[in-house]
Amino acid sequence: MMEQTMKHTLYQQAQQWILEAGRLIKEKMDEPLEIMTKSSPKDLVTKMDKAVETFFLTKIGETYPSHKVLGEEGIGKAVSETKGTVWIIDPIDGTMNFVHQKSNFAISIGIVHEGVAEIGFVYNVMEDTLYHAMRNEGAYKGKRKLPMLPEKTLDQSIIELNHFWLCPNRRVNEEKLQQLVYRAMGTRAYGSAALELAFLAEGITDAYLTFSLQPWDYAGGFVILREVGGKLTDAIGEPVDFLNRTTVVAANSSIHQELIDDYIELK
Ligand code: 2AM
Ligand code: CA
Repeated sequence: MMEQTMKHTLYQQAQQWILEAGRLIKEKMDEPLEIMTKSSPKDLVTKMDKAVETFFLTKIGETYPSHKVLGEEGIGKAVSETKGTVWIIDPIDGTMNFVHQKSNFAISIGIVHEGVAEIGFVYNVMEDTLYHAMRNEGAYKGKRKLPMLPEKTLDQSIIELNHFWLCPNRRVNEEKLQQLVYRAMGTRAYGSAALELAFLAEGITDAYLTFSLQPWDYAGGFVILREVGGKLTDAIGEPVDFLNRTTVVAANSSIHQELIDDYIELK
């Protein structure tokens, strides 16, 4: 377990850096973007993603040389285990939104210590809204403490989905997901996993399903969601490991198991 004073110091420090990184992004927002693609033509990265990741790597390296950094752009050293303290960082989550909308993207940071997710941040840069949490100390949106999530049924739920469930190679039973879409009160797709998890923690949505996420997409949101009683597992209900790509079912606890049992079938 992380020592209390250390945890609070890290929290303050990370908060300061995340706001600074947000200012950096806003300042350079209107400069021409160099857009490149990664795993597919739809998987974008810009020099801003890289610059923000480098910003955190430099700050963390100077201040906490023993800490490890697992970042989306893979600029730092490879991380293969969650021993010690690991910062899991997505410099810009929702890169497509960043490029095409200049809004609806976030900086996400999760800090894992000896395998336990202790600290989480999701910063909605353009809205200037910071979601943040420490384990066992509650979750906040800015200065406002977020209440525990209320009981919900599926019929009353707004479900966040992304397009990855349409990929045939994921071997997801799409008919069942279709049934879920009809059953739910509504669906949404915001295009930033970190923001989707923050909205879920805020209680303005009730579940988020996706069949391909990386640790940096969910680590920050995981801590925030857990503090309001929400649950995030993989698609068969097993814990996520903060190291590997995974399916994700994040939800209000009252519907989490039902989603897995009745609507998610991996073939
Ligand atoms: P990114 O914007 O940092 O790439 C899109 O619905 C969400 O899924 C975003 O948070 C996006 O993160 C994430 N994502 C995960 N894997 C992805 C992939 N292969 N291509 C695009 N987005 C991906
Ligand atoms: Ca991401």
